[in-house]
This record gives sequence, C-alpha cells and structure tokens, in this order.
Amino acid sequence: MSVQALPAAPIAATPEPVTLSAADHRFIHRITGWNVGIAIAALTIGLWIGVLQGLEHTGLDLYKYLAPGIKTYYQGLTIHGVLNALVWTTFFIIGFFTFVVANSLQRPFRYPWLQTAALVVMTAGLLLAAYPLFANLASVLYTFYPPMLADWTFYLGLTLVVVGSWMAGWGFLFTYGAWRRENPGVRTPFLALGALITMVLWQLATLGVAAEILFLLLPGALAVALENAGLIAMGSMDWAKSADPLLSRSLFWYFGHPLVYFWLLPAYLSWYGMLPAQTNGKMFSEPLARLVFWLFLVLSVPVGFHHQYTDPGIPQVWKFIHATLTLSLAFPSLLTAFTVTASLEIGARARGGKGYFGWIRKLNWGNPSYTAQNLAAILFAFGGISGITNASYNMNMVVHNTSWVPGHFHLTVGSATTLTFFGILYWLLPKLTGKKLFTPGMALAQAWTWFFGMILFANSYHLLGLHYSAPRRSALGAAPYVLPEWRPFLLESAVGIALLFISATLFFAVVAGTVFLPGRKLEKPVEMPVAEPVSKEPAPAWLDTWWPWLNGAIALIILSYAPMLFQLIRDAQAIPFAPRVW
Ligand code: HAS
Repeated sequence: MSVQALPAAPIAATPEPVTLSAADHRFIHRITGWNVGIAIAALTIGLWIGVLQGLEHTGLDLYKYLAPGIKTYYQGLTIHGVLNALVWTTFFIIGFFTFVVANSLQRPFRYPWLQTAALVVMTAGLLLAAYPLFANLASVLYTFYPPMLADWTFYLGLTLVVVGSWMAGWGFLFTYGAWRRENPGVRTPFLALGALITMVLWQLATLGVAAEILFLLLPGALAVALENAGLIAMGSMDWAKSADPLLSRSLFWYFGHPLVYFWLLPAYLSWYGMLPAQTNGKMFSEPLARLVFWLFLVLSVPVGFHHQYTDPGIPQVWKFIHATLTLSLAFPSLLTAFTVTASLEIGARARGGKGYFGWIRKLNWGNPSYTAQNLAAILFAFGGISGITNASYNMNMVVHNTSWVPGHFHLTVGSATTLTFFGILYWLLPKLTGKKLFTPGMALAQAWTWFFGMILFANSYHLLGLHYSAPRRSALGAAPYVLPEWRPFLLESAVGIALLFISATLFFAVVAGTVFLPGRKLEKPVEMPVAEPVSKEPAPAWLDTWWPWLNGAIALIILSYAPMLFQLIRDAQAIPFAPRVW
C-alpha cells in the first residue's frame, strides 16, 4: 500500500472559542460581589478595632466604651490582624481575580459550581473562625505561635478559608486550561496570567501553614476540646498536646512571607495592567511585567528565615542564604518602580505633561480610582525601603520586634495593598452595581486622608522603634516604661489615626452610598481598565510558559528549606502547649 493511500490521521480539532454570555456576566458579578462584600464587612470591624488599638498606645483606652465585648488588648490585636491581614485581603483577592480571570480570558468558568463551592467553604471557615475570636478563645495574634493554643474552631476555620481559596484557584486554572485548548499559540492575556501566577504562588505558600495547622496545632486543640467535653479520657491524647515552637514558626514563616506577595501582586497587576489605562498611558513593557510576576513565583517562598534572624536554632548560614534571596526579591519591585512610572509618564505626556517632573501634575488626579492607586504606590516606595532595612541582618537586630515593624507593614499591606484595593473598588463597584460612584469627590478625599494619615502613623511608629526600641504587640498605654520622649511621636500617631478614621468613614460612606442609594444609574457602562502595551510585538514564548518557572520555584524551595526542615523535624523538642492566660 502506498503512503498516499493511508487513511488520514484524525487531527485534534481546536475547540471553538467560547465567549461570555449575559448569564455568565451575572454569575461572575455575583461571585465577585459576595467575595468583595464579605471582605469589606471584615474590614469594617478590623479597622474600627485598629483605631482603638492605636489610641490605646497613646494612653486613650476607649475599648470599654466603644467595643465592650473585647476583653483584652490581645483579643483586639488578634481580631484586627486576622480580619485585616487575612480576611479582607483573601476575600478581596479571590473576588477581584474572579472578575479579572473571566473577563481577561473572555471565557466563562469551566466549572462554575467550583467557584460557588469555594465561596461557600471560605465563608463557612470565616464564620467558624470568627466565633472563637469574638468569644476570646483565640487571642493568639494572627501569627498564632505555640505554645499558645487557640480553640480548635479557630484553626479549622482558617483551614477552611485556605481550602476554599485553593478551590477558587483550581477553578481559575481549569478555566485557563480550557481557554488554552481553544486558543493554541495565543499569548495568555497579561491580566489573566498575573492572576494565575499569584494563585499558584498561593498554593505553594500555603503548604507551610497547612502542615503547621494540620500536624502541630489542630490535633492539640482538638485533644483539649475532646477532654474538656468528656468525650475522651483525660491524658489519653497527651501526645498531641505539645509542639516544637521553632518548627512551628519555621512552617509559619515558610507561608508568612509569600503571603505578603499574595497581598502585593494583585496591586501590581492593577498598577501594571490597568492603572496606565486610567491616565491615558500604556504598558511601557509587557514582557517585563510578565517577567516580574514569574520572578515573584520563583523567589517569594525561599526567604522565610528573614523573619527568624533572632531565632536560636536556625544556623547563620541559612539566615544568610535567606537574606541574600530576600534582597534579590527586591529586584522585581525595583523593576516595577521604574516601569510603572514610565507607563504613567507616557499617559501624562499624552495629556499635555511637560518637563522632567512637570508631567506628574497632568496625571489623572481627578479620578479617585487612579489617585488612590498612585498614592498607594508612592507609599509603597517608603514601605519598600523599610522592608530592605528589615532584610539587612544587622539592621534587623535594631528594629526586630519594635514598633518599626508595624510601621513597615502599614505602608505595605496597609497602604500599597489596601489603598490600591480601595482604588480598584472605585471602578469595580459601579461595574458590579451598574450605579454611579457615590461620590467621586468623597472618594478622592478618602484617598488623600488615607495617604496623609498613613504617612503620620507609619513615620511615628518607625521612629519610635528605631530610636527608642518601643516594643510592638504591647499595650503601651498601660506600660510603665514609656518615656516622656515618646510623647511627640505618640501624638503624631494619634493625628494619623484620626485622619485614618476619617478616611475609613469616607470609604464606607462611598461603598454604602454606591451600593444602597436608589437611582444613580450609570449613563454608560463602566469597563474594566486594560492598558495596551506600547509594543504590538507579542511577548516571547518563554514568558508564557509555566514549566521552567514552576520547576525553578519548586527546586529553589527544596534547596532553601528541605535540609533545614529535615533537621528541625529530626531534632524537634515537643513543648507542652501553655494553659490559656487571656
Ligand atoms: Fe515586609 C515584616 C522584608 C515587602 C508585609 N512585612 C513584615 C510584616 C508584614 C510585612 C505584615 O526582612 C510583619 C510580619 C510580622 O507580623 O512579624 N518586606 C520585606 C522586604 C520587602 C517587603 C525586603 N512586606 C512587604 C510587603 C508586604 C509586607 C509588600 C505586604 C504587602 N518584612 C521584611 C522583613 C520583615 C518584614 C525582613 C521582618 C521584620 C522583623 O524583624 O520582624 C520587599 O518586597 C520590598 C521591596 C519594595 C521596593 C519598593 C519598590 C517601589 C514601588 C513603588 C513605585 C512607585 C510608583 C509611583 C510607581 C523596593 C514598586 C510613581 C509615582 C508617580 C507620581 C508617577
């Protein structure tokens, strides 16, 4: 038989591209809306307690009048940290990415039930964790270091929030897989790619905290609960009621530092891929933006020991390796600083901006969504400087466990992330509700008051920590060691807190007015801002290929963690959990 006569091999047909129907849009809006709504509700409580927290430091303890349910300073601090740092961020990011992934790929979710189930599991977890927080059964701070032990519902609740977020991420990845089959050879849109990389980073990062909770903390908490309920004999599960604090802390910080990039990358996604479009700009370099996200995937995890420079039991060489990797992790952020600024400059010059710096005035400062995000980026430049200071071993010895650290993270997660998320909401809420923003002027005032409030607050905390070693996580209002020299800084922080309180009130007024006030229908629909790249050339294929980056990330994690974790597990010394002291 000749070759020509052979029957033709069946060619795998490329599935027809699918687009979003009106019903798909409604579904995406619903899931996004619920996630974002829950995030804002958590933030409302978290910010209110934050204000009381800050005022306590200045000697003004208003807890008993304004939050009588909160029994101790540490209960307040735990609720503030968990709701703001863990709940507000995670729910907002899942909601935002739900919107971004579907709209960027222009494709409905492959398994919509998975996105719904993710929301249900996350919400159930949040409710379960909220109970011990408010009942004062889990005042262990958001880092929950043993030997402190919270009620089992706290750990199980947090686990469910994480598992739910994994399910949302799997849903994004299945959808991406389907899109990829329908669009062979096409570059993944930048916004979808950035969101997917962030979710894969989250999967890698959360393995540490999952191991800590499932193997070290939850069994102990369950043992205590079962004994107290008389369901098992006293002492029958003593093996579970202890853990090695150093191993626990190491697993926590394996997760704890990439966690901060899980908070940051959605902001970067918006600064790179959306913000330029809001000021007539273009993406200065799309390939570079992709490279930055891949670098974060590779470098974000193997740095956790920089939170443990003062921990005995971690040999210096591992601290040195993690310090070096941390400083290289600043590189993609420095790239971001220059390229995002260049993208915005393109816009400002298109709007008539002139001169070396004069163009800055022509940026879209009248738009609250734009302004909030640009102010967030400016604050992050300072948060980045204090981060690099923290990462430098000898400087860390000066500032570790002082108020410098809350100064740092209020400029990062409290500003770069949170103020950017506010800015995103100022276009996303009108998009979801079909109603005008209530009101652009109020939203602008919100962004500026947050900006100045955070400058004062973070500056005073940084200086108190640097000059006077004022401790973090301490009820300074009741502390006998507060020196008169601290007073001006505490006063400065109080002015900052007052501005932040005004800002938070304005934020909630904008949200409530937009969502609940009747009428106010948009004349024309809001579109998701998408910045066009300057160059029409597609990004190189190696910047749209997962395996080298994912393998690199896993290899680096193994090299930088496996030997030390092996040693920590081998030498583990179980210390009994402490009785509850709060
Ligand atoms: Fe951090 C502690 C090191 C970034 C959050 N960090 C914390 C804690 C939190 C936190 C919550 O090495 C406390 C944890 C606890 O409870 O104990 N951090 C760093 C380093 C970076 C860094 C090196 N941190 C972040 C981000 C966070 C965050 C981001 C949240 C979102 N951090 C540390 C260390 C500790 C630490 C130690 C432990 C301290 C201790 O001893 O306990 C870097 O990623 C920072 C790099 C950033 C830059 C800035 C680039 C600037 C940009 C803005 C550009 C501006 C524009 C505007 C575009 C180099 C991108 C242009 C303006 C126009 C007008 C056009």
